Amino acid sequence: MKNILVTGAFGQIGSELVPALLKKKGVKIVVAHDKRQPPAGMPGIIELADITDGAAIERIIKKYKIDTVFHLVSLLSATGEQNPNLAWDVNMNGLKIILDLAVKYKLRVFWPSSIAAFGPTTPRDKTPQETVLEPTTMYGVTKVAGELLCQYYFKKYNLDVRSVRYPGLISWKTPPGGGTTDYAVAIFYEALKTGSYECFVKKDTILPMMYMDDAIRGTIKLMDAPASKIKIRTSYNMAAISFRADELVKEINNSPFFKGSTAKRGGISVLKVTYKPDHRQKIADSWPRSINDSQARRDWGWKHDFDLAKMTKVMLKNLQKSL
Ligand code: AKB
Repeated sequence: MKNILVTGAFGQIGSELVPALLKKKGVKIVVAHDKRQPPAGMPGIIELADITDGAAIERIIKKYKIDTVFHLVSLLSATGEQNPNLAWDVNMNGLKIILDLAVKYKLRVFWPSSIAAFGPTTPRDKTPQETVLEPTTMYGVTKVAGELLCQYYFKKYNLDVRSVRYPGLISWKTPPGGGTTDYAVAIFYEALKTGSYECFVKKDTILPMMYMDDAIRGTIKLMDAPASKIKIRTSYNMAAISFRADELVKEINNSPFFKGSTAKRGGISVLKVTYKPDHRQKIADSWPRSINDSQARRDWGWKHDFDLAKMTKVMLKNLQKSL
């Protein structure tokens, strides 16, 4: 893992994964993007490329002698429902292009799947690694198809492609965009900015979540693991915390990092949340409440570090500074 290509690098995961990868000795990163302006201070060599343009991606792979790809470009669940054709094109054709180039140039690949691969017929509590995969969103359909495609390329071409099913990711550096789990991030911004938030899922909604530092550490650990340890070539269940929406509100309100900074927010001392479920509730209801990730823990030593309290503290502390 020396010359790395990261697609979708300006997104929520990429903007934290790129600096983390650059801490590894001798690593050179090329970041591929289309029309978006890079965030201020984005490290790495920046190249212009549309992920559905195979020739442009191939030119970058050759130019920088890429050996590993973190293929992160994706439309998420809520945006995918607004434009299912685009979601299929970007998520599936983009992945197929990367996998074909990976075979041709003998690259290693990381590709993220998601809890969106599950659906209403999946057991919702402690969802097993191997289970029913009947998602109801186009995003979820592309995740299931993508998982099978990755496994196919591993079996047919011996391609070293690895994947995890991310839960909702919570971070403060770059906001997420277009996901169903985004309320668990937006609530922190609104707590600090206005002291009130209209939540688009019901208060008793429980979804699997993870603090971004855990997700980044886990992703790099998976890619660093010897190939002999990787037993799953579709995608590994990977879990950290599960909480109700109103439990998060309680945690924020009880946090000394929220209460202690009242003066800075013009006297706002309590976060008030109203619940107005919209179309995203149906998506949330089709996903698991908690995930059994024992196989990832056993095979390559996955372990989360952030619980609800620790994650809330770090989110409030850092957002306070950055806002
Ligand atoms: C979404 O909500 O669409 C994503 C995901 C769980 O993959 N955060």
